Amino acid sequence: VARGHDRDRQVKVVLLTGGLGGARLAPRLRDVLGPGRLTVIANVGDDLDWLGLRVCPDADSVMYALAGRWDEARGWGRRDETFGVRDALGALGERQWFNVGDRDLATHLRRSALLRAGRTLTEATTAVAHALGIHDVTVLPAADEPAETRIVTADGRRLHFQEWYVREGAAPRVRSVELAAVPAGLAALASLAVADAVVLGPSNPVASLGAILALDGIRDAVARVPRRIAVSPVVAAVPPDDGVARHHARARERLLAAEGCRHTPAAIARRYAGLVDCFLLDRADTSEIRTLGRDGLRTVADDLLEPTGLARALASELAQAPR
Ligand code: FO1
Repeated sequence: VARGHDRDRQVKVVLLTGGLGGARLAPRLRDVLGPGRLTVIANVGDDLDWLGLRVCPDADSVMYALAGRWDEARGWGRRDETFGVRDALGALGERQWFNVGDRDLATHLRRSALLRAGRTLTEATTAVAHALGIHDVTVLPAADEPAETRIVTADGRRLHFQEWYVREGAAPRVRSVELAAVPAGLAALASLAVADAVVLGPSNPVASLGAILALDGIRDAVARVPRRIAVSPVVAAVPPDDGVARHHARARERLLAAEGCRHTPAAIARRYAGLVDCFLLDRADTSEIRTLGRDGLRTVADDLLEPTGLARALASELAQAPR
């Protein structure tokens, strides 16, 4: 991607993302783009107060992955984790449904101390990223103010996103989703203002991307970026083969249904049509391309289940001039 004639200038790419999709894609995208080119804007709708500490699961997953410390098999938290504090709390009668590991706990203690000392969430996130050794990618929270997503279940309960997703396994049907509309973070908006391309990552279109796009100022900032690409979070032709993928797929299906949207790449592409100029979907789902073309959205098919290939496909799409 190049603005004007300055084709050799370092391109700047912003990735909007949730936890799992971002943790899988961000390190590979960094590798294909090169150092200093990628900014990740992480969803804050999943954030929560847990035992008095601020926990930011999506930013943390991305940072742990960029630092080579993410537990890929579990899909969250740190590798080589222990759960001694959780178990000791349980022995004291404080049984936890949200499992925070001992090393992960250190991140929440540090971030919470910085917030208590008056730092913004953006500043606290930068401090944690640098402490983890991440200097070649900028990781930003989508907002500095709390913007937690609430889920209203079909039986009328209003739950924090994590209560629905983790405590109840995303099992209850969803009546509606309440996304916060607080102002987007200033650093996040500034990164979009100078970006050559923005990627809407393969994350939940409601709870992750929807929550980011609901923040005041973000949608307009995305619309002004010269290249705008969305990646399908759904590979319809290949059923999820592990527990992590199934949990995410069930959450997506439930949340999309609450918004009257089908759980297919084409239905998700239509949600992003008008905002992005290109939709990347899996080769196995090419039967969807015909219907998408009718909506005037350029589509590209690649192997979305292999993150390195996905990062390369994105980089090659980003190398095309804005249209
Ligand atoms: N996900 C779970 O399914 N169970 C957990 O106990 C759990 C704990 C947890 C602790 C810290 C953290 O950063 C993430 C954690 N997650 C857990 C993942 C998280 O709830 C979701 O994966 C994301 O919010 C969805 O993007």
